[in-house]
Amino acid sequence: MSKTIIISNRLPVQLEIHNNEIKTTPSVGGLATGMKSVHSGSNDLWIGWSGLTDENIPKNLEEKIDTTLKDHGCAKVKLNAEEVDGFYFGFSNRTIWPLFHYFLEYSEFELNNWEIYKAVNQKFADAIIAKADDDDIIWVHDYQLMLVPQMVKDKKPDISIGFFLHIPFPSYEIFRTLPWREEILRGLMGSDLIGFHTYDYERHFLSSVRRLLGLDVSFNEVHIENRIVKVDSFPMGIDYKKFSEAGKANSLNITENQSDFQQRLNAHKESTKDAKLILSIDRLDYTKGIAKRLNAFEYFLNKHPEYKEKVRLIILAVPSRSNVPQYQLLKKEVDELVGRINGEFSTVNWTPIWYFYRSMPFENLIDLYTSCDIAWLTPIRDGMNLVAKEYIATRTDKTGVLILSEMAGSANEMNESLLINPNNFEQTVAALQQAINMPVEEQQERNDILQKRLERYNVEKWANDFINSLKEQKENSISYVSK
Ligand code: ADQ
Repeated sequence: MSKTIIISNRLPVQLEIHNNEIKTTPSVGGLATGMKSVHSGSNDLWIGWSGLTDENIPKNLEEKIDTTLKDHGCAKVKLNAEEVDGFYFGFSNRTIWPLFHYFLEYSEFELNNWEIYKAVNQKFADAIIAKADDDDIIWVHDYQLMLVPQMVKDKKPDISIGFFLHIPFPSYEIFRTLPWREEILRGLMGSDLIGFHTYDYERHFLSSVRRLLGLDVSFNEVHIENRIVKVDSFPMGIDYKKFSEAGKANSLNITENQSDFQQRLNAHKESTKDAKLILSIDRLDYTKGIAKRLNAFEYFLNKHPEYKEKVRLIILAVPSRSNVPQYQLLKKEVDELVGRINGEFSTVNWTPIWYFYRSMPFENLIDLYTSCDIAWLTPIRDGMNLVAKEYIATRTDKTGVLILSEMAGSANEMNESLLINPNNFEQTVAALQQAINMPVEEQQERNDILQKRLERYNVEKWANDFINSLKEQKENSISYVSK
């Protein structure tokens, strides 16, 4: 029986070791949820790194870890600290991540990290090759594993391989600055289907393939040797039901059942009846535009002092990649900006910004989504941005205003939100005013359309569309070869 093998840098379960005991917790991210429908068969498999380096795995637990992972339908790729450093923190997050998000000046081109990236990609490919049969379906995820498709194709030419990129694919002018640009493209071209969040990323990729590899591109198909590689866009959705049900449960919650956090939020809303709560949630990443948002907020308060004590900005920044220097600098910048703005504008009754630098349990995330009148999500560049979709899904009474950056992939499907260019402070200020003063009926009209769309194109549909397209592509490719 054929099986589906999913490959991503991290597994859908997190491993922790305490006092020689293994603890697993399911990952809550969109990818893990979305794959549930794909990763459900008894012999389906998910291959990835466990999150623990070889140095952190006690020898006597090795076997037990493998059995634990097997029970979750997973198998691990072993990585040592040096590999994680060069492959993950190095090439993936200091070369590809900034470059693909148009932060060319942050991109480091280190030969040593590239060599480690290649070697680690080969480890992932070998793990697949060892477990895969020719009639299996392989689905490779994201920018950490772009060489894997061709590495697998070399050894298993008949196997079906799909690749999905979760971040933007940059324009040719940016991509061509990468010293290893042809190798990356050739790695990806080992796939039968390559998926992106948006049509623009797809177009940028095809342009690079044509100009750098000189391959024949017709519409969204690339002809390579005796194969056709299909390139298409699949905008990723969310687990709509989970978020809308959580939103519903939250709004029905009687006071005794509410978390401390929710009670504080409610108390705040009670005491400041006509004040608006504005929410900003992201990983603390320079691509998310948090510092720019803070500067824009300061600009807004200076330009419109009448909103003092009438708005509060809640910033939730989730710690991320904190051993990469750019992220440490950003943390310092955000800390300083929050301190400066609060110092400048606070009154005895009012602090303009509440700042949380931590990850939050799912319940508190929902508390924030349901309590805040406005979500202000304005990345400088973002592959998709699922937070925008989650916010809308939890708004059971259809109130709430989303201010979203045009630079987020999700903007393509969320035209009913207030779309802005985060570099344009005048436009940002106007959007804040519009959001604060938007009549409830208008909020509900906009959100009704958004919710229906998000419910239809949920994450399960995204995963199924991709797998079905991959199967179809394989069949077309076979008939093309036999012609
Ligand atoms: P991310 O850059 O991580 O993902 P995003 O799409 O917004 O960005 O997803 C973040 C996820 O983390 C959301 O599901 C959210 O619920 C969760 N989260 C946020 N804050 C949290 C907190 N404080 N505590 C716990 N969980 C929190 C990358 C790309 C995106 C793309 C996704 C999926 O950068 O552009 O949308 O992959 O393809």
